[in-house]
Amino acid sequence: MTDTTLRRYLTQSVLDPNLIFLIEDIASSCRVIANSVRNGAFEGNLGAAGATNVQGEAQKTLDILANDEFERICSNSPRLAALVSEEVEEVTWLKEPEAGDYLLYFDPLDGSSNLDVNLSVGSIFAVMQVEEDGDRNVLRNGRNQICAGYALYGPSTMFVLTVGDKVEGFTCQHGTGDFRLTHPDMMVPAETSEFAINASRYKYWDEPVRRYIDECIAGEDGVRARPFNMRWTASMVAEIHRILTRGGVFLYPADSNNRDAGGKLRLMYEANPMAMIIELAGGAASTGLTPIMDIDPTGPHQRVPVILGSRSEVERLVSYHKT
Ligand code: AHM
Ligand code: MG
Repeated sequence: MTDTTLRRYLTQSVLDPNLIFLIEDIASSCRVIANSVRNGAFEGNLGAAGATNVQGEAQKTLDILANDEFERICSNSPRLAALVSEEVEEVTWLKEPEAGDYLLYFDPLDGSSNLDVNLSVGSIFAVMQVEEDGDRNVLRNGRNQICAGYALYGPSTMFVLTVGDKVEGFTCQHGTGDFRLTHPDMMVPAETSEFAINASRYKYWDEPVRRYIDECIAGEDGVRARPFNMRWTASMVAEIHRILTRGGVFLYPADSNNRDAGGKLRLMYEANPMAMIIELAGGAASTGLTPIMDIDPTGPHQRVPVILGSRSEVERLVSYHKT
């Protein structure tokens, strides 16, 4: 454990003070959400949206509560112009956009099917900037992200952040609530023998993904030099955190039975932020055909196939998509 708190880390940086305010507000939102998740059973927040309590009042789910906390806390940031949330269909404009203002993209509570069974969930976020006064375009590709990160609500709460160089992991100290730098300069191990995919969807995958997974399962009996292990937590944040810690590859690929067949995960607030983190940590992120951050978005809630993690495995998958 080091003494570097998130606040000290940010104030020692050369970042714009308004971006520091925003990152601190995001971290505060995550602290509040961590408490709501932990106390969900006491506060009656584990139910599904649309349920009513015994007084006939509409119950809020943690998805909605988490979104409300992000909105409430981050709206204080003086240069935040707009919010793009998984939970809100339209873009929420907070002010008339001026050049240099910030745009916040977030999934307030990712993996929320895990809530009722008390497994890990998380929040994901990214920040971009307004280019010109009055410009309301929020659909920029992921190379425009200036900051990205996630909070993992697991056995401990972690806040993993990049402001465009290193990927730094902070752990929330129980008691003080401080985020402290415990995992500096996180890097994805280059080689791995672990993959993460929802294997029940095998029949809906494209041939290159089936081939890759078949080969992993065959291990040293096929073309791979070693046996492979599989994990699936149904929480992207937990999967990415595991990959940053001990390597691996995560796939939510193109899926012929999932909405527009583009996969399940959303580009702007799930795939792009994780792609930035994984690339800066030495890994790679692709749809199989295109680097995720090169995709020019068509809508705030667009879905894309996602393949990310250890570079050598992602490159192998990309090569299978070319044959
Ligand atoms: P959500 O944003 O509705 O929570 O969905 C995203 C989650 C990811 O965290 C996870 O990788 C995936 O959905 C799990 O999907 P599946 O239900 O197919 O296991
Ligand atoms: Mg999500």
